[in-house]
Amino acid sequence: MDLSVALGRLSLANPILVASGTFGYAKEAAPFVDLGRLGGIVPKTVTSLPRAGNRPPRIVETASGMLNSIGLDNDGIDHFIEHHVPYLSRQGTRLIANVAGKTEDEFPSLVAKLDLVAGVDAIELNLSCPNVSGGIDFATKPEVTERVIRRCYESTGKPILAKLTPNVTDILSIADAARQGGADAVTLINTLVGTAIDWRKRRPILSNVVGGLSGPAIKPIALRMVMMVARKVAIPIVGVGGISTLDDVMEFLIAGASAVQLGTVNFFDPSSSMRMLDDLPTAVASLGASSVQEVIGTLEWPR
Ligand code: FUM
Repeated sequence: MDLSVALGRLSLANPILVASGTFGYAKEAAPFVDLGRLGGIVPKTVTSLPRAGNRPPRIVETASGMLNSIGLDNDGIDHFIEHHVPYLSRQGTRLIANVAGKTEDEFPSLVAKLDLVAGVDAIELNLSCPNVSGGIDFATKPEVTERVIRRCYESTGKPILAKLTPNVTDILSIADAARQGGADAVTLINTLVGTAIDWRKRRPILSNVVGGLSGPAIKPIALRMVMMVARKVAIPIVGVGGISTLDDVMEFLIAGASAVQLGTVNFFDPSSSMRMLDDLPTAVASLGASSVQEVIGTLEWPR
C-alpha cells in the first residue's frame, strides 16, 4: 500500500500529521507515539518574541470538545530554533514549523528566519488564531490573505501551508486567495470562536471571555469546508477539526483532503495516530485502491 501524499512541493510518507498546539514540541508525546511513523509534526505556533499567553483559566471542556484561549504562549522563534528544532528534526518525519506574526510584516520576517534553518521542511502560517488581538484578521479578507502569503512565499524556498479560520462567511474566496498568494496547501480549519459561562457566578469561565472550540463537536463543519474548497479551489488541503478515529480520517480524504492533522484527540487518546496508521492500509484497500492518493477527493456528489 502506498501511503504517500503530496502537499504541493512537500511530500509526506503518509497523510497523518499532528496539529499545532496539541502536541507541544513532541517530547511530551514521545511516550505515546512513535514519532517517526507520523506523516509530519506541526509544533506549537511560535512568534517573533516570547509570549506568556492569556491569563488562566484558558481551557474549558465542552460537550464533545474543548475551548481554549491560550493566546499563543511560546518562548519565541529564536528559542524554538535553538532548543526544539534539533530534537524535532531528528525524528524521521516531516517538521512543519508554525508561525504567527502580530503584523503583516512579521510573517515574512519569521519565514525568512526559518528559511535558513536545516531540518524545517515546511512552514505553516497561523493566519487564524482567535485568541490574540487581530489574530484571525489575516484570514478574513482575501486581499490581506493573498498579500501576506505572497510576501512569505517570496521569503523562502520552503513549502508554505496557510492555516485558515472557519469564522468567515466565504471560505472559498479566502482559500483561493491563499492559492493565488503561492501557498502549497491550505489547512482547514482552525477553531470556531465560542464561549462558556458559569451561570452561578454570572461570569464567563475563560479569562479571555471567548476561546476557540475544537474537538469532535466541530468535525462536521471542518468536513464541509474541506469538501467545499476541494470542489472549487485547485489547492491541496490538510483537513483538521475533530478527527479522532480512522473513519474520520477516511471521510476527510474522500472529501478532498490530501492529509489530516490530529488535534484535540491528542489530549484524550494520545496514541490514536498509531492505531490509525496501523489500520489505514486496510481501509484504503477496502475501497479497491492501492494508494492513499487514489482515494483523495473521490466523493460522489449526488446528481
Ligand atoms: O491561543 C492559542 O494559542 C491558539 C492558537 C490557535 O488556535 O491558532
